[in-house]
Amino acid sequence: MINRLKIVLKTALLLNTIILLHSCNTPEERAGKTAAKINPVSKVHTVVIQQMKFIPVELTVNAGDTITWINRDIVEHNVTEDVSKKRTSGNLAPAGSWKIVAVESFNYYCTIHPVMKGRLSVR
Ligand SMILES: [Cu+2]
Repeated sequence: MINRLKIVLKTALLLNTIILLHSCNTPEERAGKTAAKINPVSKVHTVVIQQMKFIPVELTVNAGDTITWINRDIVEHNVTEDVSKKRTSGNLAPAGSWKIVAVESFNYYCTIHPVMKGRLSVR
């Protein structure tokens, strides 16, 4: 009778161990790991507009990253895609900012001060 009880207890313990080992890698955890590989966490980048310059002048980012231009000058500026003007921030007042999600590379400039040029490179 006691031997039978020992066998039942040992079996229960073994089953418990197996269940615990399996719970260390749940389907949710596996799915999370897979999703992280497909969609790496996107980064946030900042281009400061200061003393009539875009800093940095050229910024390289991954597609899906977010870029914010912040006007730290005391005059208005804008960020406008060179030639096509397809993308533009519109005029940014001092302390104003403009945010986009990177899709493709483009050169840009400030239409108020055309000497101000920059480039966003998306890899
Ligand atoms: Cu400007």
